[in-house]
Amino acid sequence: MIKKEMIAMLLAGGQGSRLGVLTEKVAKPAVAFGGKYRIIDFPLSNCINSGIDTVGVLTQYQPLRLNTHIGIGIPWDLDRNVGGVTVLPPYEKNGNSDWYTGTANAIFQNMAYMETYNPEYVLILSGDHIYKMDYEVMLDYHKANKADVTIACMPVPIEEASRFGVMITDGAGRITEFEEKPEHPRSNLASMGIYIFSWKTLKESLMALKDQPNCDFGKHILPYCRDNGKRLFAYEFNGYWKDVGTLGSYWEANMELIDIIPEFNLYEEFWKIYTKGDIIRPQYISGESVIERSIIGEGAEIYGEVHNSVIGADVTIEKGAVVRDSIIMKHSRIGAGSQIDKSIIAESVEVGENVVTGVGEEAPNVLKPAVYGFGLVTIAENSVIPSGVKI
Ligand code: ADQ
Ligand code: ADP
Repeated sequence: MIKKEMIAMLLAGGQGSRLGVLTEKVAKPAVAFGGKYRIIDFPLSNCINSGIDTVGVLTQYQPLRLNTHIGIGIPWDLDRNVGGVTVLPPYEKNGNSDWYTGTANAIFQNMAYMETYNPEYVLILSGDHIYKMDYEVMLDYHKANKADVTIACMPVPIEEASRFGVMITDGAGRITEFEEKPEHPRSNLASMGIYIFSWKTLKESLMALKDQPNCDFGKHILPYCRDNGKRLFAYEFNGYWKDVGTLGSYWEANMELIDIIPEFNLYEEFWKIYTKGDIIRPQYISGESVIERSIIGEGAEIYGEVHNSVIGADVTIEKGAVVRDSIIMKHSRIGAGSQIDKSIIAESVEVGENVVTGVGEEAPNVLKPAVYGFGLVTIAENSVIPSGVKI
């Protein structure tokens, strides 16, 4: 098989339980985002934009929609004879049908896949982050430092640091300490869960810890590398990056797309985000509709009002309905006279007439935890909300 300098392994098997009803039937990386995309489009597009043409996607929990979406990788130009995208569920290996019990265990179980390409470097990615990153620049940094492991990182507010792996570095970027989700973090430099491993180091540490139950990168592999004198470096990223693992951060990241000057711009030409395109008709905006500061997907039909919202493809907003500060995913319908406020409505939901959801306050799109922590209404896909209901 052809040798590849760097291949990517994209972890897409987590349950995503913090996204509640949104991930009841869909893996988190397959959740819709930004009126057109699914979360996994971001790391996959980053791969191809960074010149990585071999990506293994490790799936496990509710993989159906993810599989359908990825297909053979055509939208990302990953339909290759050699390399390309390969979906790697746990049950496909001969005589071994173990579930992936942790992130590193999932990678360990796919040793044979990685061996095929005999890479110099392996890039480990999460399937639930919204960002644009040139992994090639990170690889240059890894090489320049003669590193064994490079961890992409970002400073975060110290009060949030305990949600992340955090690290302490010396003046030259070498990591001297790493702690996974410490209760009392001593640093605010957070791991983004994006790693470049020199293949030799990855193989050695996975083999050394192969009997570790629930083997995880943050909890086991990185501490092992640190304790065994490996060269761990922190690669500081200064672009936009968001872990959309909670309903609040998911809502917030969508709302940030419609800021006047978005910090995260989907409309840039030089770093395109690719997605599977369905052939659908154009959108229709009727004479009586009002639309303000919103993303409206293809094939949407708008007869009512839409303010500060992200509306997916093929959504219908009936006459007199008012949608504010909300995310409505594809194929849903909002009945006449309904008021939808600060809500996340998943795919193919039928909302009847004169339904009221959300806190009903006309708050602007301010990102206060106190508001989205309590005020978000989330409706699972395929739900039917009868007319007149208040949620
Ligand atoms: P977490 O965000 O808690 O921490 P984790 O639950 O380990 O991330 O999941 C990482 C990725 O792996 C996700 O995309 C998830 O879907 C996938 N995944 C989880 N379990 C899996 C399994 N058994 N099989 C296949 N895929 C699986 C990590 C790091 C922290 C870092 C944050 C940044 O551990 O150090 O700060 O990411 O978000
Ligand atoms: P969240 O933290 O929101 O639940 P993650 O994607 O981080 O979302 O995954 C949560 C945990 O679920 C991970 O620690 C992972 O090991 C575990 N997990 C992954 N796949 C499964 C599965 N098929 N069944 C149960 N738990 C799983």
